[in-house]
Amino acid sequence: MRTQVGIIGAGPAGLLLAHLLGQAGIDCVVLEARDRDYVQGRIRAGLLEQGSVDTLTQAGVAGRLHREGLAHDGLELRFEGENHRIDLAGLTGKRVTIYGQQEVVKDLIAQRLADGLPLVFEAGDVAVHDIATTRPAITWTEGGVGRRLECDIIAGCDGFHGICRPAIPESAIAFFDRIYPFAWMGILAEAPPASHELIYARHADGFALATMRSEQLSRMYVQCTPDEDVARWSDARIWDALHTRLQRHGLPSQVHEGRIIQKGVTAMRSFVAEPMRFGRLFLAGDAAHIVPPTGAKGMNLAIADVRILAAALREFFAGRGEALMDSYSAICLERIWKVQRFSWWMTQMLHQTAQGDRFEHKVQTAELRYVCGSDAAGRTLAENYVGLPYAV
Ligand code: FAS
Ligand code: PHB
Repeated sequence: MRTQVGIIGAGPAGLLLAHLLGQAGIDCVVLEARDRDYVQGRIRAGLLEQGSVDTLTQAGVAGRLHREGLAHDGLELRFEGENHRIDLAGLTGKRVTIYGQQEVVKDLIAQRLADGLPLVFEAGDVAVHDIATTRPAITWTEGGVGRRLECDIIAGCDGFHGICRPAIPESAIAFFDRIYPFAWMGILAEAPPASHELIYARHADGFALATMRSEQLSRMYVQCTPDEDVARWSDARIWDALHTRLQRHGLPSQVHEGRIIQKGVTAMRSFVAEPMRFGRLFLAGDAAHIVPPTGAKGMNLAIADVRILAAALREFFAGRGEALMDSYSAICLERIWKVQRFSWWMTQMLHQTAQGDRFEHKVQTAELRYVCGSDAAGRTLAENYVGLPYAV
């Protein structure tokens, strides 16, 4: 088979790229290793920057997002039993929207199938070939039958554990990473959210985050150890930790308990691969970078990457040259490192890194007091949180 762009991975990056290219009349094929139910059922990110909502709206795939998404004009920082609101809309004129990543994925898959465009699920043994030439190819097995797709371009949107980044010769790529000495124990519970806005809490027992997926579905996270055993966290233990870490002086707990329908540990790491291109292979999303979820940037960075990649490929296939393709990696990395800094900063300000480190505790509290007491510092957090401007 032959196409213009072979896309590996049907996550937010791969599916949105395919949609944007389809709108420009560029042929592409999406290959996904897992089945549709698995891809649509994966609980991951849940917060969209203003720019991500605008991008999905301009692409015509935000109907349900606007009907069911929860728009937020602020967030709450909680520490020492105090609560401080950061007025995102007041400080930046922008807002964020709660809409589950799996809902974004469902909408993009439904649109692609409605458009009758190629999306292969359960593609086995996916491999890329000749990526340093102008005629790269992808091979895979489908129901045990070998397939080969000739392309002009391959987009590696296959996440952190995919095959595309490792296909780049070690001599041609550099890695930058930070592994954090903690993780998140996350739950999805059939309970009303603790508040109508997100609550980020720094507590002596560790970090906690109260977020949601709807007015009936709460998403909650507590800091735990990286090798935490989920079985050691009973529902009662999780609710206790949430009540404790989200408490406010002299006020009753806002945490509503309910049936926990999903429980899991999310590792915390910062990772960047440079450059994000080798020959005719372009990396986008988690295939090229990982951020700790404290800044809610994972899915938003994937969307930011494919905005630029789609623009570069539109130029290329319209015969307007390779300039934007050649600067794709540099343009993306400029913004990625700023987002990495913000995610690292939020993480180190809100998590306990060393048990009983009193100096760290005092410095973190002072930093939170500064952020909550200074317009300038509050605006810095807000403008990063709602999303930094796009270069393209
Ligand atoms: P994805 O990983 O979403 O998609 C890659 C796709 O490629 C997958 O469907 C995979 O099955 C497929 N694939 C992999 N190897 C393949 C192969 N060899 N052949 C074909 N297909 C292949 N971010 C937040 O902001 N907040 C959160 O709370 C949050 N929680 C997270 C929890 C978890 C457990 C994880 C892993 C990530 C979380 N993230 C969170 C980050 C997340 O949102 C990612 O940034 C986002 O999924 C990135 O999207 P993609 O780059 O499209 O990668
Ligand atoms: C989520 O809703 O899952 C979420 C929100 C904000 C974060 C991380 C996760 O910082």
